[in-house]
Amino acid sequence: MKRAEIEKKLKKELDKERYTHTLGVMYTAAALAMAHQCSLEQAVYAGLLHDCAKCISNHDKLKLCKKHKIPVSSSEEQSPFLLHAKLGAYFAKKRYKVENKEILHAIQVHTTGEPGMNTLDKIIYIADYIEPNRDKAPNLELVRKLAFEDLDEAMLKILSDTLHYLEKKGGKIDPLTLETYQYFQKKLS
Ligand code: DGI
Ligand code: FE
Ligand code: FE
Ligand code: FE
Repeated sequence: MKRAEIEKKLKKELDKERYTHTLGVMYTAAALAMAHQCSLEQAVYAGLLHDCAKCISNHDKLKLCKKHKIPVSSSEEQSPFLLHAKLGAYFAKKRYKVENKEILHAIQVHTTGEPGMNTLDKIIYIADYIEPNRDKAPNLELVRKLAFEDLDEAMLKILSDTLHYLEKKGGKIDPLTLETYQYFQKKLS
């Protein structure tokens, strides 16, 4: 599908705030792709579609995963909102006709990350966190600067702040989030 067509469809599928966030992630991912020699087109499509399954109830997320035979881990069963990443990759393929595997993978890992993430994966993960409409996370100024200097350092800071945030509010930590944090810790030590 053409970008304009995808935007039109997303505007219907998402609430207003989520759509604004989506455009913010798309443009931020585009800027990061320019700074880090990544495919601009892949960054734009992955940014645009990363949250395409966000505005679905947890009940329906679980139901849709079952229906489409998408594996649900015990952590995802406990925190079904995490499934918007996997389900988003599935919808990007089926409903938005994205065939590019790299784009689909970046959407799939945008919430927890994954050890060994590639440049596009990191760009989407980071753009999601720093896009201009975000204002609640700690250290945003620092992370925004790191994002244009060193993707791995930005990843480590975001993951560390996310783990602290989850510990504080008692959110269940997905094993992948912890493994990703440890991966970047080791990579940068
Ligand atoms: O969908 P968005 O809100 O744009 O962003 P996202 O898909 O990155 O989700 C962000 C939220 O996910 C944020 O509140 C932290 C939370 N999160 C990240 N890793 C984990 C997690 N929540 C739980 N319960 N477990 C995790 O491992
Ligand atoms: Fe998301
Ligand atoms: Fe994120
Ligand atoms: Fe997002």
